[in-house]
Amino acid sequence: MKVYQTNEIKNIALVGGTKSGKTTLAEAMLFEGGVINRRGSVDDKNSVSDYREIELERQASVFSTVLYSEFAGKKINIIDTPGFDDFIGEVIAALKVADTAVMAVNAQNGVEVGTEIVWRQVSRLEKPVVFVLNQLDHEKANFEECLRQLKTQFGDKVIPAQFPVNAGMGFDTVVDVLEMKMYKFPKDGGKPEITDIPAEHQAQAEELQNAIIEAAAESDEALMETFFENGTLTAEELAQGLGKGIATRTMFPLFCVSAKNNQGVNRFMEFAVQSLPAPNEVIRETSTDGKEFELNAEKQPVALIFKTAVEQHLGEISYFKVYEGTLTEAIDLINSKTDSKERLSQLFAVAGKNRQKIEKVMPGDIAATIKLKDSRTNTTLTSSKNQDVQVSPIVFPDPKIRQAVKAKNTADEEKLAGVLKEMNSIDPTLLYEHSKELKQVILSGQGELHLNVAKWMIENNNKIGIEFFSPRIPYRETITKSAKATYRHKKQSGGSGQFGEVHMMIEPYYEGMANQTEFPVRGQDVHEMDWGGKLIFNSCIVGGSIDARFMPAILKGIMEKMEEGPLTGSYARDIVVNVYDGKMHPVDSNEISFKLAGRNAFREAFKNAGPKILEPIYDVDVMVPEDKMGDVMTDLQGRRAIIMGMDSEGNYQKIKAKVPLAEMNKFSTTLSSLTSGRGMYGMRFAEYQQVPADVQDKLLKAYEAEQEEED
Ligand SMILES: Nc1nc2c(ncn2[C@@H]2O[C@H](COP(=O)(O)OP(=O)(O)O)[C@@H](O)[C@H]2O)c(=O)[nH]1
Ligand SMILES: [Mg+2]
Repeated sequence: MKVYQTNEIKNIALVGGTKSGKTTLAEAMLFEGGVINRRGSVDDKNSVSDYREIELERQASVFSTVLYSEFAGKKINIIDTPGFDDFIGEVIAALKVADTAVMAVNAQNGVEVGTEIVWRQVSRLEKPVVFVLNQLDHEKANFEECLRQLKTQFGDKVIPAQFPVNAGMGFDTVVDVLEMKMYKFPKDGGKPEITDIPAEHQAQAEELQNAIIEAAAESDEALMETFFENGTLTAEELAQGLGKGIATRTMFPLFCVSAKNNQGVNRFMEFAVQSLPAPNEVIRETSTDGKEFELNAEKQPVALIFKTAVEQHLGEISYFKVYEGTLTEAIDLINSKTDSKERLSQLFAVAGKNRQKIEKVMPGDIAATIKLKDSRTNTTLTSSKNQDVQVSPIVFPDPKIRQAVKAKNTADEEKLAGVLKEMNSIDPTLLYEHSKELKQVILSGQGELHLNVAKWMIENNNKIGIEFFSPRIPYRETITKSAKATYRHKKQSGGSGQFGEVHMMIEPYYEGMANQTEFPVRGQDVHEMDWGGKLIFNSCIVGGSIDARFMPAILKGIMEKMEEGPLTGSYARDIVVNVYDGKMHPVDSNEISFKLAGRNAFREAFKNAGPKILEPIYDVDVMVPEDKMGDVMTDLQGRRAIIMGMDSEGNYQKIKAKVPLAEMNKFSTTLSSLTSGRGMYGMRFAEYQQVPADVQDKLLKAYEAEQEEED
């Protein structure tokens, strides 16, 4: 393969709803570029892009696939992405390195949930957009309705570059208003017959041509002037304006195809290599310290790994985009996070399973390498240690659902931990944590499907049977008033005995509080608990009733109880302990005795101090289509949500609420069914709050029952 220079490269992400035909379109683009000599299909399970076992089983993309095509002396890097919201992480990573988002829209369905979901990411990342209206051969294909929906949803920047003459069954002809020609495609692809536009379509063609010329002119002041002077633009000026308009997001042109019949794909590629921005014609990527990368081939290499995958018979494969410098085969680089060396022994242009060795990768290009030691998704590879050139990282969304996970066979637990770690480094939206507090391994991700696919992979690829169950809730315990308790630990067994007596007063801690005045505080330890909140340990001992050397033992006893709270065994927080008196025995007092006395006195005092259970509250943002607002509000109220605000965003309402984590169970499934998949949400830990009395009662009873079971 020839070495493609920066201005000969187009990086596109194929995005859009599920089943809009992204994978089929990618297949046709590879075929048209001669990268494959036979078109496979998703239905026949032989497409280049959906080749992994899980995808063949589901007949849908789960991962993104990096592909390329060569066309008219240029290289088009194509990242085919999955359409489900659950795999949005893959879409976000693809958009990070793409210079244009090609949005596939199903001509029979118009704007779908997936279209809207992806649109949000595309807009957030300010990526140029081109629409491809696909499946025009479908009997229910409706160009006018789709265009209406696209304009309503995404604005008047959506501008047709083509319109179909005979959408529906038998579709084979479009009018192209950039060329002002009619294209009639053979039944199954191949060279189109290009003719003048027949009289009956001339008016519509002219109208659309004017619209696109005007839009192109608007991208540039000089062009605008030319346009006003001459009333039109030359082909050259139009091409220039289109390029600029797309790159600056002042227009989103629309193309018409049937990917399945390979009709219109070649013409779309012709347009793509001509008018889509090259990597150096869009907003520049920056380093973490805000410096723009120049895509300069002479500079020291900087490449971002945006995707890591494990391939059968090959092992790990790392996909990267070069932002600076030239990468050559066998180059030695450094992982900018760990400083460890990485040799890129081989460089590949990849098209799914097909790989072609290449010698050089220029700035702006996308390529792959294998067998890196410890560099995974979101790592920058660069050339020298002290270069401050980390590419600003891909920002993945927070997890939306969590499940506790356990190996069916306990002997597999350790292996499972290893597998989960590996999976996370490949898919940063799949998180796992061994929670000491909950005594569970918690797996979290973007949705039920996401976790189920993870389960499938663990069971099929790693041969570990696993089970999901409800995660425990990390409750906290605290007190609401002060209380005193005295505890004497005394034991006489044979020779030496144990004796320790502790008197303590405890009270709720809050920021900025003053010391109590009943017992003068003589010494103070402030402990920030690992799980949040504080323990203030005050010594108020007078006259040596307890030796100073026993105080650490008392504190230790209290800490033990803070770690396993008296109410439900959850962590306790925000308590002031004042030890104000006690007794010692000249022979029998020792550390153990005071630890036990301290622990038990604390437990007693805690029970009398208006103890309360606190629960984690999350900030939840829900996006709901306007007409489903009522249903979702009702559901939220059933989850003890407090509505903090509402905002409208297009046809959507954004609800901001505070919801207890304990009530978020299955919210993703419920929201999806209430809104036919259109609703979306995100959640983030906010604070701890007291649980209502009835909930506390339930939790206390549950804990008691659990304790009895264990006894
Ligand atoms: N009739 C028709 N079907 C299509 C076309 N493109 C894709 N399909 C079918 O739509 C389904 C989904 O296609 P796929 O490429 O997997 O969509 P993706 O989920 O967006 O990748 C498959 O059954 C395809 O054969 C098209 O242009 N016309
Ligand atoms: Mg697909």
